[in-house]
Amino acid sequence: MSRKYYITTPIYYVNDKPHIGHAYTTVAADVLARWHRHRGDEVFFLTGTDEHGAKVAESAVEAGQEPQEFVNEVAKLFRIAWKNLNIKYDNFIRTTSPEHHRAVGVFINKLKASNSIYEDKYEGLYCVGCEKFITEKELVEGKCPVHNKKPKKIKEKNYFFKLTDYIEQVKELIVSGKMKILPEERKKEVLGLFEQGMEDFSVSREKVKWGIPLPFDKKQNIYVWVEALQNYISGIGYGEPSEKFSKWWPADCHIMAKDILKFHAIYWPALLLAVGEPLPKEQFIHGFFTIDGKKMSKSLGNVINPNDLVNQYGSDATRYLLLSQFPFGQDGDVKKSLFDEKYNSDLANGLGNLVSRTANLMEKNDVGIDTAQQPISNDKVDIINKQIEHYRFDEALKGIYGIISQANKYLDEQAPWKHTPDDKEKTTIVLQNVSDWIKTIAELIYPFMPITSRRISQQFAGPSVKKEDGLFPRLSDK
Ligand code: ME8
Repeated sequence: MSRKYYITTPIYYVNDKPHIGHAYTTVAADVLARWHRHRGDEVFFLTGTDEHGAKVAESAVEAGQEPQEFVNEVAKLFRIAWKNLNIKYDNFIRTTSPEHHRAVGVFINKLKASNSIYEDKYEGLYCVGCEKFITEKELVEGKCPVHNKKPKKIKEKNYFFKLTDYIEQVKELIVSGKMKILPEERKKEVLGLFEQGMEDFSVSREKVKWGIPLPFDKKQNIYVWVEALQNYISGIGYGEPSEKFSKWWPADCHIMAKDILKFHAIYWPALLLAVGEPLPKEQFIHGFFTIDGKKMSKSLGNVINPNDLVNQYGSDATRYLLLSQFPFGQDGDVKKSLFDEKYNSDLANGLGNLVSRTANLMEKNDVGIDTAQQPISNDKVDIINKQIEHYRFDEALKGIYGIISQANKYLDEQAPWKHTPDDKEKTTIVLQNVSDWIKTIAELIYPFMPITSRRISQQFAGPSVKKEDGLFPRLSDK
């Protein structure tokens, strides 16, 4: 049965250009969006950029640019990276856009009207890198453990959100599974956070000048996280006089990594409860990865630019390589050397070789596709589809690779290249069997490798099959 499916990625900070971490989440969301579209669901896929706040403003100063000019440039880099990776989003929301501004105004006024905002003083620590208030307890040797920097001491008037009024309700919704936090370990992690106790949080900042002013006190700007979370509704028309918002909200899935779990699993639902909007149905928190065993950082110089991967391997292969390295829900290590190895073994020697030698043999022996035959459907295909639907991308890709290997093995065993003209009937059967597998593989890889999928489907469509350029040239041949 077809249904609506609304999926989001985090909106990424534009303090710097996109890296492989952003690409990882965005490719995963694109795979899900494509998978749902392909099975007939009506899909809305939202991504975008988080452009306000102290961190972005500081980066603009470092770049010697006005903030708006700076964010325009960096936001463009994200769009380019997503184009290179063949990401098919339905909207790219920017928090400096008028539609976001308008929606945030409506939301904040509703929050105020719900009596869940009050004025107070904040005196404490703030980590600009995390864009969050941080407690003494969280520091390691006086520094933020994520950014290894001393937080700023701040003392200012803030408006606060009465998180404590909603906390029991949020907890109950998570415990009961009405709002799913996946995988299970992350749900446990969130429930653990409730145990540590939770305080009201600021919704505005007095001293941060790069942001959206609070409608009822223009001397304050809305706290960047509170404003950023609202992209999930501003990106689908919240506060506009149209049906669009009610059509798509609530989100079917928010995807992110564990670094921003608390904001999404606790703060965001609480804010939505306060204004009376339904909560996202599901949030999937994938792992955080290191590069060759080290944290990815500018100072270590190990940050991988997704455009470099696309230049090296092409967009489809990059998508495959990103999602096949380690299980999606777990922390992992990205090994640079594995990219070349897996490209050659799985794609060049695996899929590419299967397709090219089959097409060659079909052309040479004048064997075409039996168009009356339906693509193979069996348990393996069903299992792979279930795995994709449930975020088990690496398992799905392993399963697909299993089919590729099986087809290659069958071809080796049957060795139709050794057949004589008298074996024509046998040759036809063997090649049509393999081409059935190839068509099934083309279907299955579609969400991961859409270009390759279409090329194969077109090549293996009609009564005559022609050989074409190789799909994945071996790296040494490039
Ligand atoms: O947090 N491994 O933006 P951000 C896996 N603007 N994923 C990674 C990663 C890694 N090493 N590094 C980054 C923000 N990511 C806020 C979000 S949403 C309302 C506001 C991915 O640019 C992962 O999805 O720091 C992570 O959650 C996100 O980038 C953080 O992006």
